[in-house]
Amino acid sequence: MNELSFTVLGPYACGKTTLLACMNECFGALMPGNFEAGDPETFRLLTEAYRQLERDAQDDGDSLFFSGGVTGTDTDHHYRFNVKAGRSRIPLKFTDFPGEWLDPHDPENGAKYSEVERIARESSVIIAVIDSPYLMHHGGMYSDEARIAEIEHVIENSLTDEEKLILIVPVKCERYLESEEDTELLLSTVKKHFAHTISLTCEASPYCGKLAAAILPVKTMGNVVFGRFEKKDGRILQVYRKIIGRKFHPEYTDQPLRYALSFLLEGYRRKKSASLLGRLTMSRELEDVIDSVWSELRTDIPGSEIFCPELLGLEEDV
Ligand SMILES: Nc1nc2c(ncn2[C@@H]2O[C@H](COP(=O)(O)OP(=O)(O)OP(=O)(O)O)[C@@H](O)[C@H]2O)c(=O)[nH]1
Ligand SMILES: [Mg+2]
Repeated sequence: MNELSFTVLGPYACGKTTLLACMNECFGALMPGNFEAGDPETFRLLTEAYRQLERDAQDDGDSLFFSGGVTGTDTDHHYRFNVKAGRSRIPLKFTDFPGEWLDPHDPENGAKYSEVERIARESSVIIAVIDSPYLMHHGGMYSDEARIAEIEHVIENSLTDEEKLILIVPVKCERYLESEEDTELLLSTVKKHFAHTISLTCEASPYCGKLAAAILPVKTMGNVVFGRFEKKDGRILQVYRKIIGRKFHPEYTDQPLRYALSFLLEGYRRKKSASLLGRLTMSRELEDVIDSVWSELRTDIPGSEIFCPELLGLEEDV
């Protein structure tokens, strides 16, 4: 059978690789003994990215330029792994690519943009990574930098008859999760920008019942907050500062992975149970893996909201 796949989507330096690196750290805890890297060498890239993030967060300097952090991604990377359940191996794959490929107007990158569209179409879960500070400051003056129009365009073109989950993940948002008021502002701002995608999950949409979405903010560092913008060589840089006395403390980073895996494995289980042979060969172990991924899936993360929760097997009023 085909691999179950998911991809990240977002512009240059928005935090795609960082988010995948944080998610990669969670595999072991999520599925103890049931995770098997297809190619350990590729996963090494993510482990290194995570160590770099940790070092940045522990650095004694009091500010941090984004240009100095994790190295930008040079080409597309496909991370293959298996979920082991009894004697079966369920092949999964997630994809990372350079954010510069997301620009449909760049003639040099035309073929790359088509590749992004192709990857998005074949992925059952798309994780849109949102560079929150661009949306949250100066009345949204720099919001174009978050490339939401491009992300929404790719998402809409990727929709088919198959079920799909869109995870909208605001990152670099430690500052906005400090108070209830700012958390609400983050959520309403992200909802406003993604109004079109969200509307595609509603009853009037042709994708109703096939498309689910969730906004799930994560803290990838926990002790670093956005400070200010700075312009350099025509680029807008973000300057961050450490919170004195606070340690590196990622939070909620397992949640996008739990949502993605629950959705993919549930879909797999449903397809299998549609056939007699599938029902007979479906193992108790698969149910156990799904249960362990599902058990700590949270619907109460600050600044989160779920659209079309039934498709995720959740109650309608979450
Ligand atoms: N404070 C903070 N910094 C972050 C967060 N996410 C990413 N960063 C930083 O943002 C920078 C860019 O992150 P990457 O993960 O390389 O971004 P990318 O989207 O993979 O970039 P490309 O591969 O060039 O498309 C790095 O220096 C990270 O340390 C976050 O949630 N909080
Ligand atoms: Mg990258």
